[in-house]
Amino acid sequence: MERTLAIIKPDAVQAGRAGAVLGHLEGAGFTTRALRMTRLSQQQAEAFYAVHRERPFFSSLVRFMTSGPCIPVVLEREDAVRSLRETIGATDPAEAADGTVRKLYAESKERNAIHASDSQDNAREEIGFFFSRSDLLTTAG
Ligand code: FUP
Repeated sequence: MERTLAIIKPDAVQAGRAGAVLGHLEGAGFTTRALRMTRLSQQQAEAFYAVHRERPFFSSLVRFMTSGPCIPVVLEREDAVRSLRETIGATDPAEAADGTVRKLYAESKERNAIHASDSQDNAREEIGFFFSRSDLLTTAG
């Protein structure tokens, strides 16, 4: 079974929607394999989004991602990476399809409620960024 990483972002946590977002994901057929709440340091946020370092929105994105706690979650499902991208919708909620997490819960293109890995390679790397091997030894489900 394939795994991917979601992060319920600080806007959704702050708004008290973390449970609703996770419920939406479980309703879409994902199984929660690991989960924690953490507040990213500036160094961690810069490292996580290093691919965007040269983009004009980078410093604002880092400020937002460090503004409060977020909830990284390892999710499992068949075709998990592609399915989660579909379930969360387009980066900008104004462009996200009806019924997607971002359409339902995101405030803006930057404060967009949730992150999802965009490839299987990135999923492996991003899961490793937040979780150790022993965190993933669950047998539930
Ligand atoms: P996504 O894969 O949908 O999360 O989007 P990207 O990887 O393109 O962007 C990563 C994050 O950068 C987004 F979730 C929000 C932020 N971003 C902006 O704030 N402004 C932009 O114009 C593009 C992305």
